[in-house]
Amino acid sequence: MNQFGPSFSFLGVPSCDLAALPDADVVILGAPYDGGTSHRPGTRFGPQAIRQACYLPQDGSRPSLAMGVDALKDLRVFDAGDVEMYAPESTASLQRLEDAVFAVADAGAIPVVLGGDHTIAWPDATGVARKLGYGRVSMVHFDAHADTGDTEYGSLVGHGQPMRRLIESGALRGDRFLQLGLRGYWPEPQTLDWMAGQGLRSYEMTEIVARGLDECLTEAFAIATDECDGVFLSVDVDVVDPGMAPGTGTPEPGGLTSRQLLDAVRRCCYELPIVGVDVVEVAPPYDHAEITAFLANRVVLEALSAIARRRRGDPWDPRRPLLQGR
Ligand SMILES: [Mn+2]
Repeated sequence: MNQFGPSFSFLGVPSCDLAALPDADVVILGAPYDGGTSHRPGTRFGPQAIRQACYLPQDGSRPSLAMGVDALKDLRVFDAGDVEMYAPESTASLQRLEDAVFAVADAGAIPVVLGGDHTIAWPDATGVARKLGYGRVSMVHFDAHADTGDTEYGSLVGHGQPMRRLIESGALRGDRFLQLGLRGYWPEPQTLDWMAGQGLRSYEMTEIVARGLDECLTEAFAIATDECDGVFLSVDVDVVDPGMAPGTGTPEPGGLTSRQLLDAVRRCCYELPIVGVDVVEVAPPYDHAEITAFLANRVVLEALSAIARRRRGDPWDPRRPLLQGR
């Protein structure tokens, strides 16, 4: 069941029950939590918006032009609905989400979590690490913000702090933590010092522009796969420029284009052993023409299509004329 509004699944894929998980390759979970938002709330409506933002039939099929797969058919993809999350009960809500993600990972499927504010990355990646082992999962994190704050308004819980909690708990290694797209005026120097001390590799937008996104990704992938068994991919839509992703609580000008993010997500999921994904910070109250919801929907589809193509096993080369000889 979805927590807010009518219950429907991601683009019409079969629904499933977390208590009796089917044989699945991917299980989608909604995490309608915005209790950790420091500024403008509204991401509790993100999961519903992401599930339905598409102009095609909600028929559980999306053949990808570029990847030559129909991820929603080629993979066994189910939607378990929303985890019940109530903002004032943050501890219980986040624990429920962690348990749900763990259940999916324990069943051998990849959890794909629709946020929600970025607080949820803490339980999301912890749930996967509980299955695969603390320190065995690396993180590739797209975001305008590092999300490595210590506390906010005195709270350890919040959407500016999840990455700090993940490293402090030992769930993830700081030196296998790759951040792409940071920019602007936060965090402050003490937090940057903490990040450097933990060995994070954070690609600020200026470096990405100067070197090119592809070169930065190739370098990041080498770190992410060193001594780790799987990669968690966390995508904050605010990594994209507010002009292409206005529906988010803390917009920061000067980000990636939506095209760059989709290509980057595709590369991550085709080239890396992805064990979990979350797509966060879609805030429909600030969206216009569903621009951000449409983008997040396609981020999910791009991830699934690339996972499907990786599993098919035959090589994929984007420089080939992909539509010929079909
Ligand atoms: Mn974030």
